[in-house]
Amino acid sequence: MAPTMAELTNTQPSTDISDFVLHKGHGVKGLSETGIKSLPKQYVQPLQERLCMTKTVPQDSIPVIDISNCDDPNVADAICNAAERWGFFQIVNHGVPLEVLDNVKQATHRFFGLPAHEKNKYSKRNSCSNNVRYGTSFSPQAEKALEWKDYLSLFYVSDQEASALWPPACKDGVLEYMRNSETVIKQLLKMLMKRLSVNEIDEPKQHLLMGSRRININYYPICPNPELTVGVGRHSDVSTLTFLLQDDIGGLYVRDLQDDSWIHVPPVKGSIVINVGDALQIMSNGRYKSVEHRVVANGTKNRISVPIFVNPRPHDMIGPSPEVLATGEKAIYKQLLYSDYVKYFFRKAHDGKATVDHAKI
Ligand SMILES: O=C(O)CCC(=O)C(=O)O
Repeated sequence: MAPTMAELTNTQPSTDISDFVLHKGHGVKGLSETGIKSLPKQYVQPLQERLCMTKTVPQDSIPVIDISNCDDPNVADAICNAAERWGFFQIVNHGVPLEVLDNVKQATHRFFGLPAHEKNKYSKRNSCSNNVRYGTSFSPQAEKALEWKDYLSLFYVSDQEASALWPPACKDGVLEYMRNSETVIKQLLKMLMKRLSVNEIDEPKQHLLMGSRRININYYPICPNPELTVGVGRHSDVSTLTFLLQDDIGGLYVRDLQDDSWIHVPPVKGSIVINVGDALQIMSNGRYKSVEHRVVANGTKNRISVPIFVNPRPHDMIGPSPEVLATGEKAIYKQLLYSDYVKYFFRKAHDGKATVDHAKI
C-alpha cells in the first residue's frame, strides 16, 4: 500500500523517496497521490531552470495550420515557413479522427491508473524488453534535480512485437493512434523535403526520415510548489519530426528564436503539435529549426501528452542532405551514426540544445 503524506515527507531521507518513486514504481503520480504538501528537495530545480513568467509572451503563439488541402502550395509554404521560423506549429483538419485521439488519451489514463506493481513490470529493472520502458523524470541517474513526470516509452518494431510486449491497458489505443498518424507524417515530410530540393521520397530517404518510431505516453501529476520544479526541462528532440497530442490542460512552452522568450502552446481541440527535431535540423543543414521546449508543472491539474518521435533507424548515418549541399552550401554538421547521437542525448540530463551543438563541425 502507498504510504500516507505523514509517512512520506520532506524530512524523509532522499533514499526513501527514490525507493518509492523509482524502484517501487509509484512514480511522481504515486507521490502526488500521497497528498504531499511541499515539493521533496530532489525535485527542486536550480533557479535558472525554472520558467520565469516574465520571460513568457502571453499574447503570442506558434502558427495553427489547416492542412485539409495538402496539395495547396499555400499550405506547404505555411508548413515550411513555420519549420524555419518557429520549428513548431499545430495542425488542424489533419485527417486523424477525433475518436482516435480520444482513445489514445483514455489508453494513457488507463495505463497510469494501474497499481504501481503493474506499471513496475515495465520498469528498466523488470521489463522483458528494452523497447518497453516505464519510468519517471528523464534520466534520473544523470540528473541533479528530477523532473515531475512519469512516462511509458514504446519503441515500435512490429505489430506482432507490440501485441506481445506492450501493456494490454494501452496497446490498442496507442497502435491505432500510431497507424492513423502515418499518412499525415508522410505528407508533412514530403512538403518539408520539397523545399530542400528533395522532390521524391524514395525508399532510402523514407527510411532515413521515418525509419523508426518511438511513442511515449506522459503523465504530469498535480505538483505541490510547481514553480520550484519542471515537468520537462529545456531540450530539443532527437527526432526528425515529433507528432504530439496534448490534452486540454496546457503547460508546453517553446523558445522564440527571435528574442529568447518562451511562448505557450495553447491546447486547440483536435489539433496535433508538430515540431522539427535535431535529425531534420541536421539534414536541412540548419534551415529547419529544432527548437528548445519545456513543460511546466501544474499545481491543480493532472496533464497527459502523447508524442510520437519519428526518427531515422538506429544504424542510419545522418548529416546534411546532398540535395541541400548541391548548391555549394557549406556543411555545418558532421555525419553521425544516429544511435550514437541518441545515446549521447540520453546520457545527460536535459540541457537545451547541447546535443545538436555537439554535432557541429
Ligand atoms: O508533454 C509535452 O507537451 C511535451 C513532451 C516533451 O517535450 C517530450 O516528451 O520530449
